[in-house]
Amino acid sequence: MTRTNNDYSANSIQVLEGLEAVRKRPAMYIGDVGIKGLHHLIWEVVDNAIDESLAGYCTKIGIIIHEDNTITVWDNGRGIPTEMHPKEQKSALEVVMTILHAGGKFDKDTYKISGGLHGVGVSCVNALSTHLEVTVYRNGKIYKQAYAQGIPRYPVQEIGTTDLRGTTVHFIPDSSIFTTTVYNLHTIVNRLQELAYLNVGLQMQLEDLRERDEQGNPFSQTFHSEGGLLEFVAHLDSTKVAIMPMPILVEGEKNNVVVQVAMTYNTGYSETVVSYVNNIHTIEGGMHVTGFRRALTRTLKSYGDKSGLLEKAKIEIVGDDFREGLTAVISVKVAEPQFEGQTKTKLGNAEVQSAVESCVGEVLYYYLEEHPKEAKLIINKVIIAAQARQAARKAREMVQRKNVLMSNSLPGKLADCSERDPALCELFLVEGDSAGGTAKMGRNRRFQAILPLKGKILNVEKAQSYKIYDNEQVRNMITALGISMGTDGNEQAIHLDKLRYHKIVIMTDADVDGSHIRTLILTFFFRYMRDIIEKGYLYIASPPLYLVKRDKEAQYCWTEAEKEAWVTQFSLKDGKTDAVFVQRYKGLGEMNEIQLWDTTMDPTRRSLKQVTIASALAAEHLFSMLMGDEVPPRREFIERYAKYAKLDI
Ligand code: 0RA
Repeated sequence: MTRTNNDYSANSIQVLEGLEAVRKRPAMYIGDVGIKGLHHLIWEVVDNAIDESLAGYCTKIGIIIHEDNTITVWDNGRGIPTEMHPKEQKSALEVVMTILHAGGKFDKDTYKISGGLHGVGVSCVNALSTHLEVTVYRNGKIYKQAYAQGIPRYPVQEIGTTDLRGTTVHFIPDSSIFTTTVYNLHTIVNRLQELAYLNVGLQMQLEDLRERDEQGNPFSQTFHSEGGLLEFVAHLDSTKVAIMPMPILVEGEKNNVVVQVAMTYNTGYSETVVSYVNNIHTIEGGMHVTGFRRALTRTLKSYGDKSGLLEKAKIEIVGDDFREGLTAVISVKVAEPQFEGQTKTKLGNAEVQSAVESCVGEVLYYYLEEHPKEAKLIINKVIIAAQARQAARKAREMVQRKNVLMSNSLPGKLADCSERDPALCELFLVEGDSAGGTAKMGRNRRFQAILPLKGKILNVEKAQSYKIYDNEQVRNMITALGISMGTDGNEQAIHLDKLRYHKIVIMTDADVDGSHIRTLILTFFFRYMRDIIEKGYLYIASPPLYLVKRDKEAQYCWTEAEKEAWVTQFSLKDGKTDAVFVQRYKGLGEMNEIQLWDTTMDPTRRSLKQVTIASALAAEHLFSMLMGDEVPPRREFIERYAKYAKLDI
């Protein structure tokens, strides 16, 4: 390699400035420096490997979570180019790994996933790792380079020959940047499952060396789908009863937009529409979802009218009625996606709406013509939805009238706070009267309100929407929150302008029943009050799992590891042999009001988990699996995860 010292230092300064910018403002590049940003490091590398697979060069991707929470991502793509980069005068590998946005500049024409939401290139992963090592298998040779905080420790080295092709990246996330460096297995499993459905044929393998079964074998799972979106929809509906034998598949391309949709109807009452743009989950929807809905409404309505099926029902149909029991996955590939909205996960490109609308409309039209039996089942379902909506309106009006009659209609069980500014108020939804009592005594009554929830909350999975108002626990929650639900034509709409608390905290026992009740409440919010989750108002309290005591010293612990560490520390102390006591908290009821305040309610010391749409979606899926009518998926789930014990939803 020939280059002058001047060139080299000018170059290095540039590189250092780039990496420094990433380290100074990491959130600008990877979204945040919490658990999400930490996982983003993995997805950044994986996205690059998926681009290789989209370009037709990669069939396998592997992820290893090591015992120390460092990560290896490998693939059998072309390998990052190692040739001399003409402009930068060094190995292209070093350029890709150290210069922002350099990764994409090599072949502009192919369509890329990694240019997406935060598509910033592997150089960001490098900048945010204390240590990173990349190995490239290419042109029969093996090349290697290592970095510290993005800075090369030596020039690219040729270290041997090989028949293989591909790239392996091992990195150690920088704990001075990230607030946590512990990876969550379930987050990674869920995303890989999703990526498998979205990228037909691609094989992915995950190993978690931190999780081992009794034989000492690490957790290992492969992800691979030949059915793609059809399988995805079947998976989403695995806990439901389908009303048609096969989902409908739409595949097309229009205005340079690749459109893929799979949809089906089940006998349930809720709507599940999951949408993606360039493999990114668009939580807030956008133009592709609008286009899909318009096509659905327009095509079904026109078929219903033409066939005379709707006329017979003598009932007014609205858009929502076409979506009860609907499950759909929408995946589009767009060259230059515009992301909008609070979380930048709402697609803004107007041309995508008409592309999806016309592709879906056309396929659905022919499907209905060719499958009169299924068509009739769908239209009947729509009619039933419309009838239920009318019944719901009557039921709701009755509840609201009742509330007005009860004048100052806050529920009797609510211990309200004195503060009136919702932004400062917290509502704790507490499992059981006894824990509710403790919480009432322990709280700060100025800004913390307590609502005890008793017994089984309505099983919202099996209930039609109007029936939820019959349930006392649900009514208590709605009135305590101060919200009203439903307007003509849109049962799901809720009005948050009168919401009385901007922090709503679910506080349940750390046992199976507690997590069951938490799943129920989460599902309820997800189905009926999604806006509250989207605004970031819903939280989960985390009471400690253990109290470790020795003599007069005591320490609350939230994890197994923390407990072990304190037991060791206490028993080693000043050679004395006082016994160390470990108390396992099974329920909130085992703490007194002072302990509950100290560990779980005091804003300066507690740790609340904010509920995100993604976590609520996972909860709702888990919920319908555990509670729904279909038994096999539940058994499979329990058998699969029982040996890995904890289920942190
Ligand atoms: C730049 C250009 C090419 C591929 C890649 C980067 C690449 C990056 C990563 C990251 C992980 N695995 C990867 N595999 C490839 C194009 C390759 C070429 O033109 O030969």
